[in-house]
Amino acid sequence: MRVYLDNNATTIVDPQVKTVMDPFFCQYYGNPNSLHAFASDTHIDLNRSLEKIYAGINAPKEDSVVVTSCATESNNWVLKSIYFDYILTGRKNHIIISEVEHPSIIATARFLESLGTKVTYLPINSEGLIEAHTIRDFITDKTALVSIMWANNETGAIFPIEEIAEICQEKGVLFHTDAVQAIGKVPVNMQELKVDYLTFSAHKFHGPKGIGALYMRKGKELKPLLHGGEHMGGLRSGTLNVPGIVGMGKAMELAVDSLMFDMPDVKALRDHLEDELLKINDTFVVTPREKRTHNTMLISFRGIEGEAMLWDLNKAGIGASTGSACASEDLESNPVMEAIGAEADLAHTAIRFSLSRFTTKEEVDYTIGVVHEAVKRLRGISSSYAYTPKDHVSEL
Ligand code: C6P
Repeated sequence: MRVYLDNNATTIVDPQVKTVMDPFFCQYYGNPNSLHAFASDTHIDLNRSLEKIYAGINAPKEDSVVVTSCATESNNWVLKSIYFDYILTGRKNHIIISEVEHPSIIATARFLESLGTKVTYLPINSEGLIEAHTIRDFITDKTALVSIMWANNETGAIFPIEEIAEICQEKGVLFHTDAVQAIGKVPVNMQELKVDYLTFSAHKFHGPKGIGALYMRKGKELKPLLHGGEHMGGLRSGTLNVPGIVGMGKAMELAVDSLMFDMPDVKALRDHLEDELLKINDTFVVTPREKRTHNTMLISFRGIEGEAMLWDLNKAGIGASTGSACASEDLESNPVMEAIGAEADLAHTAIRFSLSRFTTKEEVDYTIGVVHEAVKRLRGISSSYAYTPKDHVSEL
């Protein structure tokens, strides 16, 4: 059996998404900016797809949703543009991010730090959560931007974005949220939220890879990161990825429906998996369930290196991860586990299971069996963990 439980790294393209994209490879392949019918053939679908994207986040028409190549680009764009506009010009000198942002925010912030920007890395608490009020302590009159992710990719922890946005507005500071792990998991309503910039990426909600977007509130438009053409109103140059945009539009429409129709089932499967794995002794999950996205669990098995567990899972056909795919080859301990102050021997043991609306009960039951056997095997050969088979589970 092959089981995919790494949906926070990327998701399968929904077959309905693939179907609507297909004609735009070999039939309607014109460059939308050209001046002939091959170009105009794409216009109706492009416009409809953009409308679906606006509708999915309930963005007012006057705001901008600019298509990019991925969330990494959108995140880089926000931080670097703020640097050029506010920090390089000497108006401000400070940005605030959380210490558990995705590497596309953390590495960009470090780069800006090397250019003289002051960066505050907002801490998370022992449950892996951000307490909104702590932001107040760090905002100064020199703060240009606060950038806090909506949902953490490793734990699924949902951060209090509404509250943080209110605080930023009250203090007159721009606010960006990386909503990559939030689309299709929490309702996103840009008419109500006081967020200035919002990042998302289609491949995290059953759309294609290589296409994402940056939402910008009217009046808060950023200078382009990529220059060279008039695409997207001059805000983001480069020939439009027509199949990608059409795919992202359909994927967004399905993600919003899924929030209503699939979420309870996915949550029930995740909870079942979690309940059965937590029966194993010396096992811990970060962040309470009700404060997490419904599909995610970061679980530690004391005494078992995360990579060793992944090896056993992979051999049994199961794809999971030790955390963010962007940092999966460095064998470092999980950064969120470190940030919550987990003991050193636990920080190396975290495994992320992330489900989707395509995950089945059979797959979850199979995974439960494989993980139990893997724990017995790996603890049995561990030199640091005193293992007795009779102590494997607390209750079964
Ligand atoms: N996180 C993970 O395994 P791209 O691929 O550039 O569209 O998305 C980057 C990105 C940005 N923000 C968050 C919160 C993310 O989770 C990701 C991608 C994957 O967790 C791959 S590193």
